[in-house]
Amino acid sequence: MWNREGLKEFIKQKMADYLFVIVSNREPYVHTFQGEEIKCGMPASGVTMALDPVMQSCGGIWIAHGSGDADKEVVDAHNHIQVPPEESRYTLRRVWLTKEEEAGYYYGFSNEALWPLCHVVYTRPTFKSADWETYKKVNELFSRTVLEEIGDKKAFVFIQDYHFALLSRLIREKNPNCILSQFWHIPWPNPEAFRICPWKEEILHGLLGNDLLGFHIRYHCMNFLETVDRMIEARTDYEKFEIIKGGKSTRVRPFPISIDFDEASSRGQSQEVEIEMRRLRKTLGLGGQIVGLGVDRIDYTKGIPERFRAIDLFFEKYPQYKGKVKFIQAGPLSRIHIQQYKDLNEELTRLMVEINFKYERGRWKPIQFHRSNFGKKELMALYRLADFCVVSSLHDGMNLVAKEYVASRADNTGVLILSQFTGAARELESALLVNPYDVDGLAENIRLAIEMTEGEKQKRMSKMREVVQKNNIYRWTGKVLSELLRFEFPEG
Ligand code: GDG
Repeated sequence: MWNREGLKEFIKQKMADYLFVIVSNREPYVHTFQGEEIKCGMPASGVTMALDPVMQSCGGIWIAHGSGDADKEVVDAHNHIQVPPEESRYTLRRVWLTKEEEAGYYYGFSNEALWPLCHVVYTRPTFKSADWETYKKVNELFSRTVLEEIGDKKAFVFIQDYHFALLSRLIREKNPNCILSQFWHIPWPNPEAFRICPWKEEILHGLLGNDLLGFHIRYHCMNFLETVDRMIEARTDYEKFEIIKGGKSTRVRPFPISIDFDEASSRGQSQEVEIEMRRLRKTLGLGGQIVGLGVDRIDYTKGIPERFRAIDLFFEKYPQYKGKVKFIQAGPLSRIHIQQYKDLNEELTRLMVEINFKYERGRWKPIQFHRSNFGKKELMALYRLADFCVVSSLHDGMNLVAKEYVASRADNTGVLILSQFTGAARELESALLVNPYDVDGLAENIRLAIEMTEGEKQKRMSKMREVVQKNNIYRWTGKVLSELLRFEFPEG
């Protein structure tokens, strides 16, 4: 079984003389002012949640945008800080962006153009040439930072996500000896969807600067190969899942990302989480209730309105559950400067108020919506408290919440309702798989989850736990590195 120690050993044996560099937009640790005090927190982001344990085990440098208002206060003269704060296992290098850069590169091109372009959820992408120019400029800024950190060392640079489509090419031009790999954490759409992007050729050319390009599932790899095949001059090898352009090859492979299962599973059983559960049960008024849970960044891809409508329909069809079932939605706000996210927030408030008004009895309300960013301990306690968890994404590269919920259920209780449009649905076949566009079906699955026998729950949950325990984040990293350096993958 792959675990933290196994990965550490693997890296020591095979990559000892390489500097391990991760680049992402979001930083794994953010420093913010709370009054006069500086607090360090972890953002609600799938990418950083997945990769922080890997970096903690390998060591190295993580380069990311310094976004916290107290970030500058705590770095050294090289913009470095050792993290996690209590243990110093790796170096975080912060990159500073101006407000204009953040607006054009992050809110603009990354999240108003690429995010809706890659998720098939019928939200139209907005392409602005000024945003694209800023996106290019910020990719250049990050490439200079990477090159500065590497110097003349042998390095393996692992780039994360759609914020950096041009980065590998820019690094390679200046340092051809670097080993470069990129993981695209969101879906890659089919060529018909992608071809509307005015800068498609540059994006594809940029991504082919990598030695290895990873997606969560094979289907996204196929979409990428077909997109390249139709849109630029390159040789696409469908047998080897490889693209050759200008004599340089890029391998394209599926690597379904995961979590640190053992850590999550044992933390779920810890005493501090038990205490937190008692506290939450009291403060949230959950005593004697059947508890449903949703945990998502508030994003239009996550199908939260569909989930609320299904809850509405559930109580309409099964009024016997009024006063007995409570749904907790935990959802930190995300990308709030973008209009679609503001609209979504308003829609969710409106829906919640309407549904609660329709069914409330005395102090009981069907939906509780918490928009704050929960700490890891609280989040784990919520997973443990939930009799069922609903992941109803309209389209999602993987979805780690589904895997975290499974990891938290060491006693094999609980039911996962999972959208078939997530990458996770390919692995978690024992979940109740749903189509979130079918609100009736979703409501029916909420009833099924509530009425499922204990035996059936145990059977389904233990199967899912086996899958996530085996395909954990250390195995994922081991697979990426083995593929990249062409080692035979030790199954573990
Ligand atoms: C992208 C892809 C892919 C949520 N609320 C809080 C909180 N979270 C954490 C969860 C989870 C993470 O945020 C969300 O991860 P997801 O995978 O569900 O979603 P995205 O952020 O959209 O991630 C996705 C992922 O990248 C990895 O490749 O799975 O498909 O879209 O870990 O626990 N964390 C804290 N407080 C919260 O309130 N601390």
